[in-house]
Amino acid sequence: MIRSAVTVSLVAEARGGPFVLWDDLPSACKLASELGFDAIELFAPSPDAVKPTHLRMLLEDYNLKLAAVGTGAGWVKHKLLLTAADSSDRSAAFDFVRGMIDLGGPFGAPAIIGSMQGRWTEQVDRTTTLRYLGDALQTLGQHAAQYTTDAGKVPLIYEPLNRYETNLCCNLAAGVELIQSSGAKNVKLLADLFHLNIEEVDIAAALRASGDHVGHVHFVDSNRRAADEGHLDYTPIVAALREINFSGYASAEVLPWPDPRGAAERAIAAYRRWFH
Ligand code: LER
Ligand code: MN
Repeated sequence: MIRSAVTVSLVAEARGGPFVLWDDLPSACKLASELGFDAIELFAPSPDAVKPTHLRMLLEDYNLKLAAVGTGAGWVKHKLLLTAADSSDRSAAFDFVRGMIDLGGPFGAPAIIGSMQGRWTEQVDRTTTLRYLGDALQTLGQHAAQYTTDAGKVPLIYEPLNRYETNLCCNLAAGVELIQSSGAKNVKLLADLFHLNIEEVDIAAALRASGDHVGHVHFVDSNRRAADEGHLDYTPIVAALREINFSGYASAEVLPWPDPRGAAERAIAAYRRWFH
């Protein structure tokens, strides 16, 4: 079964980004629950910014699950990259992601590596940067494996990003290649339909080719609004997700357009149209 989630950001530096609900975790949980989402996807400023007991209480009170935790604050707030030139900077980035894995793990929620992957530069070439990233996926995927749910080990999620955000892996095939060549275990891919709409020749074909590697979906349209507010055709995309037996979250990582509540309402309506 494909479940619904909505993004909640507590990261001031991410303002303007594609997150639906902002700043106030209790109000966000209340609205997510009222609208009928299964889960929230949480973007926290740091691993210790959210008290696990408080989070557990909110999730229980509002009958929600934690779909995933984003690590984007590691870059936007703390300027940490898993592929930094300096080894002590890379270890600080590892520690940050480890902390996020430890925040989400007890809730069965994977951590997502997106912008913390960085990019190759004149200072660190492509091969070296990809090796750093592959090593990070291997080490952190193993760290995540200590957490389990009925469905098995909680994976680490790696997100290929479009060319304006990284020059490492910009499509699903490149993500699969990185996982396979690095030997990383317990790492799944995030298919963010906004990034894929820029980079893939055929999104549905890319999903089918990636099969089991796909572990999470950012359910979003071409303009980063809620699904059906842009020009993506979801018929082949949803058919491909069903064909590969995708059973994770379709998580609305979308701009708060026309406003947070309006975006959340549009996102859950689109989820019901496409996945029920
Ligand atoms: C994070 O999930 C993402 O998609 C990045 O584009 C954040 O800017
Ligand atoms: Mn995304």
